[in-house]
Amino acid sequence: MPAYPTPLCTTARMRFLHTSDWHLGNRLMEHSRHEEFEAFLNWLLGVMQSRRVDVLLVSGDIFDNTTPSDSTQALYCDFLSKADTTGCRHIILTAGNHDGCTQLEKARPLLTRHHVSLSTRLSREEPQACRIPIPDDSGAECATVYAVPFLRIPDVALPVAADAAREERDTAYIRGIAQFYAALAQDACKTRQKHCGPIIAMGHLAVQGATLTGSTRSCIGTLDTVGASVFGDAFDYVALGHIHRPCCPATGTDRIRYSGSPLPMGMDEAGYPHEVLLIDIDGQDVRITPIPVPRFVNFESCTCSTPDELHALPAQLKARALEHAQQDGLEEARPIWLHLSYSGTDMSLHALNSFLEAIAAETGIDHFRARLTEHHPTSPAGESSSLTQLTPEDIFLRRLAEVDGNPPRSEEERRHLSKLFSHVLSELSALSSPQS
Ligand SMILES: [Mn+2]
Repeated sequence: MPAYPTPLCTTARMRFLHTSDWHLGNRLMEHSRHEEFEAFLNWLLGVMQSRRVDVLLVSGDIFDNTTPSDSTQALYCDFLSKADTTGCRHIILTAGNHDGCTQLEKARPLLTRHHVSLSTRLSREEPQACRIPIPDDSGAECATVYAVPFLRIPDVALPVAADAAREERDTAYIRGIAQFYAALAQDACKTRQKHCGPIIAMGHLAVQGATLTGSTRSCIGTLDTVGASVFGDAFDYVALGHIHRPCCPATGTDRIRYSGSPLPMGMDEAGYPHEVLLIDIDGQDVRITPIPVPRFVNFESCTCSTPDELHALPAQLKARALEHAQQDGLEEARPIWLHLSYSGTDMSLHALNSFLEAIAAETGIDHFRARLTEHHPTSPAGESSSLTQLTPEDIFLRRLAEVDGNPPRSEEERRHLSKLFSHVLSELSALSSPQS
C-alpha cells in the first residue's frame, strides 16, 4: 500500500454529510411511502442548514427503480432546489445499482446550475473521469471527491475468453473493480501534491466485512464483494453505499464507512437505528459524527395465535403509538406499519384481512396502514398448506369452502365447479403461450 503522503499545508476545516440508499419511490407492503420520504428530505435540509454542511455526498441508490413516478421525481427536484438555500456549497450524487443512469442524466444541465455533480457510468479506460474538484470561494480547488457509481460488469470487468467459466468471469469483475480503485488511489496521491484539501472516494459496492440485510442480501449475493484494501490509504474518507446497515467493513479504521439507508427498506431493517454521517476534515484530522434519522412512522411486528390476542391488538398498538409520540414530544401519534403473523387455525385469510381493515377505524390513528403479509394456518390432518405446495385447484376449493352458503354445496357441485375452474385455467394458459 502506498505511504500516506504528508500534506503540503493545512487547510480550513471542511464538513461533509454522507448518506446513501434513499431508495426514493420504495413501497412497503404495496403502499406508497411518499410522506415518509418527504419528511426525511425536509429533515435533511434542516440538518444541512443547522450543521452548516459544505458538501453533501449521496453514495448511490437515490431512487428505488429506474422509472420513478412523477411525484417521486418531483420530491427529488424539490429537495435539490431547496438545498441551494441551506448554505451547502456542493452536492455530489452517484448512481447505485437501483438507479437508471439515463433517467438521472436527463436533469444534468439543471443540476450543474445548482452546484450538483452527478456520476453515473464510468469505464475502466478513464477512471479519473469521476474526479470532482470542489472549488472554494476564489475558485481554487479546496477538496477533491472521486465520485464512483456502482461499477457494472461491462464497464470495468477485465477481458475474458468468450467461453470463460462463471468463476473466471466473477474474478475478472472483482479484479476490474480493484484495479479501478487502485488507479484512483494513484491519482489521489498526485492530487495531494497539488493541494492540501480533503480527498474523498465514494463507492456503491459490497465490501467484505459489511453487514448484509435482507434487501441487500437478495440483490448482491457474494459476486461483487471486494476487500477494503482496494482503497489503500490514499483517501481521507471513503463514503460507501449499497449496504443498508451503518457499518465499518475494514478492521482498524472507521474512515471507510457505510452510512446505511436513512429509512428501513423492509420490516427486517426496522430493528436498528438509521443515520447520516457528518464528516469533519481538518488537515489529517477526520472526525465522524453519526446523526440518527428520526422515525417518521412506527414499525410494528406482531405475532398472534388466538382470536383473543388478535382482539387485544388494536388497543395495544394505539397505546404504544401514543407512548412513543409522548416520548418524542409529538402532538400526534405516528402512522404505523404493521406486520402481523397469525398462526391460529380458526380464521380464514379473508376474515383476517377484514379484521385488519377494521383496526384502522378502531385505533383512530391517521394514515394507519395494515397488511397481512404472513399467514401460517396449520391445517387439520397434517394437510399441507404452504402456498408453494398447493395447486391452483386446491386454492380454488379452499376459497369455495370459505365463501360457501348455507346449506353448503354438495360434493357433486364442488366437483363440477372444480372441473370448470381447471378448464378455464387451461384455456388461459393456451391463450398466453407463444404463437410459434
Ligand atoms: Mn440500496
